[in-house]
Amino acid sequence: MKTVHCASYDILRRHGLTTIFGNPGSNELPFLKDFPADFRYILGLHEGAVVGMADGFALASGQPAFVNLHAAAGTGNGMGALTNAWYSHSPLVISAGQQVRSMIGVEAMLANVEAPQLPKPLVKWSAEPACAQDVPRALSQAIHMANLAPKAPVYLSIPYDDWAQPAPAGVEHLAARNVASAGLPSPAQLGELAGRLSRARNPVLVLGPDVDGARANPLAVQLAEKLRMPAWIAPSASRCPFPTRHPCFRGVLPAAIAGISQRLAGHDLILVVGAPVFRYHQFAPGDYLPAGAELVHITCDPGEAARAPMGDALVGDIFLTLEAMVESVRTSARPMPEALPRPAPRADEAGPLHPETVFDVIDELAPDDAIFVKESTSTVTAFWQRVQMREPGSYFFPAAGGLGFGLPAAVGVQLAQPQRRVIGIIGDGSANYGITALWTAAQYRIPAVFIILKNGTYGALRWFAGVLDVPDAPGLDVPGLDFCQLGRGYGVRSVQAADAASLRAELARALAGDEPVLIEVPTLTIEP
Ligand code: TPP
Repeated sequence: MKTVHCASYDILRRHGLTTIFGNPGSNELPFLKDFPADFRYILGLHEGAVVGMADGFALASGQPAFVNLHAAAGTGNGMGALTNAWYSHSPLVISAGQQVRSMIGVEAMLANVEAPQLPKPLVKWSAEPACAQDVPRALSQAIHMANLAPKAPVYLSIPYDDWAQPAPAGVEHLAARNVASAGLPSPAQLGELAGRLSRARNPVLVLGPDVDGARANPLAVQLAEKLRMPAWIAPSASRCPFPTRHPCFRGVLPAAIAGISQRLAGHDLILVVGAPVFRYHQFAPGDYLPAGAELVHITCDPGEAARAPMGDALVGDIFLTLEAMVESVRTSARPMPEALPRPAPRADEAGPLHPETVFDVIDELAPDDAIFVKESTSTVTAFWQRVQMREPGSYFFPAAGGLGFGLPAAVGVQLAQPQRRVIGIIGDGSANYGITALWTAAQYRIPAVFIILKNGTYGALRWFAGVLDVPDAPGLDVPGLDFCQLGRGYGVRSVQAADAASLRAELARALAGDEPVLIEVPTLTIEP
């Protein structure tokens, strides 16, 4: 007779979840017993890095990723990273080992008391099966829940004495199931939307991360070209849904109510696709919409649709809806928008480099299909202006701003996309939250390139301190960090590049190789 252990591995295998990101403890060992040869275990040294790696893997592959954490302590360590996974619609199937069933009540060591409550509200579904025989079914439910629109993390706590129990009769049906969303709006809804777009005098497109998640970038390009629409990236961008040197590309909208209305002034129809309306950050009150503008929102997430403060929304499949729109609208007679001018190079003196220079060197050397994992908070605007991104899946940034994403996600993305090169661009503040991912990159020889921008400070917070009028805040500088020593300590080849020529040489050498490399670059602080 099959065990719960065997039936559960069958289900994971059937869904292609053969990579397990984890950090084990005693509660998890029975799950890892007789580890099947067709599975691989990717060990992270801290659960923040484990969840960050899995997040990168899920985002870059478009598939669920399986995580195994240690009880409550491991779950707690991973929760900062879960904030990003939640807001990026990342389908993480997170399992955590629980004490044996008879020892949970007495709160023996490693009992995860009220386990399903612990990761809320950062998971779509959370459970501990009521008996061992329900574990395979609950695992199947977890995988489908994570992968159905809107994709999201889920959590399953599993007592460790369950694995050796016999699986229930009929368990084989679970691995055979297909569960899919069918989310095309009705012909009437599509007709109305196409009519509004065709009637608009001066429409504008605002694109969010779920366009990239749906691999609908080429459809967004076709729609923008047909309607001669400028295309903005929705604020707090965590992915790149539109090629950044296309004539229609306009850049990333500011994350403020007033700033968005100013940038979109003059448009009569704002079509937002695959983003919340909107993901604001700094509080700058004002009109939600420019005068005379209507807003229409296409989203895969009912929560996003319902909580928006303005506009009409249509909840459906982003790829299919955009495809239908491209077919429905006629090519406009308006002139095509003009491409943005390329920013001029910065003149560098001796000493720390302008981040803009670093980005120009990256733009010069990165392969056309390079993937950038970005976590340097003060340099976002400069990066989008200077680094060309062409292909879907080219950019990942922490979707909730939860630092500790960059280094681990770069490792996970590189694992998911071995044929593309991943360049992590990480601030010297951010790097510390996920630094142990370097060890995983070294041990599994995952050839991501990590460029650490060392400006000695929390640059974005220095800017925010000005916005919030807190000129004297303590705790904003991070001097005395040597990332080359840290990198070597974790087993990664690490070099410093103190000027543009050595950065060019080191980046070229790293991209020509097949091992992880860390490049520390002393940089100046700029306004975000
Ligand atoms: N802790 C977490 C987990 N997430 C956060 N976003 C913060 C703290 C607050 N925070 C936002 S930006 C920032 C901090 C600490 C500074 C990041 O500094 P760095 O990576 O050096 O980038 P820079 O702003 O200098 O480009």
